[in-house]
Amino acid sequence: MALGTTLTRFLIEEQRKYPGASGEFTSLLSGIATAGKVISREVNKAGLIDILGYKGKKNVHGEDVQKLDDYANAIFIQTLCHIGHLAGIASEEMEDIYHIPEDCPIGNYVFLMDPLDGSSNIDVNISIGSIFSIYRRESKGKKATMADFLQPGRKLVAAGYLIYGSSTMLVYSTGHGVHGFTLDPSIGEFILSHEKIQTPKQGKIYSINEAYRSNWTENIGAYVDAARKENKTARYVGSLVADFHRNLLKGGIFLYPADKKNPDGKLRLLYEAAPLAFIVEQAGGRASTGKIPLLDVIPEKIHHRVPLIIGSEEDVLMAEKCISKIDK
Ligand code: AHM
Ligand code: MG
Repeated sequence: MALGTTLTRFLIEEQRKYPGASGEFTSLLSGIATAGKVISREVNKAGLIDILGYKGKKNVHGEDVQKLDDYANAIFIQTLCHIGHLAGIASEEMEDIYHIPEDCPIGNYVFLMDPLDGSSNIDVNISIGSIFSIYRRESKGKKATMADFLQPGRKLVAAGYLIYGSSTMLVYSTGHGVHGFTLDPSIGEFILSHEKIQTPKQGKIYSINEAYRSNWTENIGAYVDAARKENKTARYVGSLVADFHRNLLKGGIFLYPADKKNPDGKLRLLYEAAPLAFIVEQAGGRASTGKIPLLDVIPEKIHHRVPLIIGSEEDVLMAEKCISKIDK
């Protein structure tokens, strides 16, 4: 692809490769990119919190100001629901499904998101992100149904994330490889910077919150000990998008397992684990619950939690082997 390819040009050229493509993804992804730029701008101002007033407090004008994660949620909804390709939205920030208002056209897809993942890191200038995914809806009526959302990751048609770090990036896949774009703030455009990302088959990094060791089951401890014996190095930001993105590019494994305190793990299947599992598989990596492939888990409810082991293929295979040997 030509040097300096913008996201818009890339999307148009991808669309041309698939005759019969309706252009729906092109407009959805353009909308996601626009929402990402707005959120990125607000995240960059987070250091001014005490001056401008954020976090549900009043601003200098005495007006109520939204928390940044509620703000990100609202921006995605506002940007995407008018496009006409969605029948509903589910979000980590919303208890229930959001139905597209009646004055907007209804489409064939449902959109799921964690609008601001790792938001506890905002105040300390650490990378955070937005995670999104898209399923084709199964129902035919005017409104999306719960069944449209409760689909296994295997049925995803697109997924991706935005990372608000030292640069803002958009990384996505529609099932034809994984592509990364970096925001050039001087022109306000995402520029293709990482075409056809392939994650290394094996990495040096393992990422897990080791403070929870006393809660782990024996098998997780056994894996981490084995990883340390292989001279792997520990890296844990505590912001999933940041940990995942680093490991995707450098190679490595991220684990947020079930433990004695959280028997279902912490991370959400539909908003966090399945979209990243889709991306990692497209990049040649692997994702698992420790027992079954992550993409095969059937969600029971929209806020379903799941243990997550994700990253370089060899590393995840080794973790699965340790877990199946001593399954407690
Ligand atoms: P959140 O959705 O409330 O932001 O929680 C998800 C975050 C992930 O970004 C991160 O991987 C994980 O929680 C860190 O959890 P812990 O602090 O328990 O290690
Ligand atoms: Mg989250």
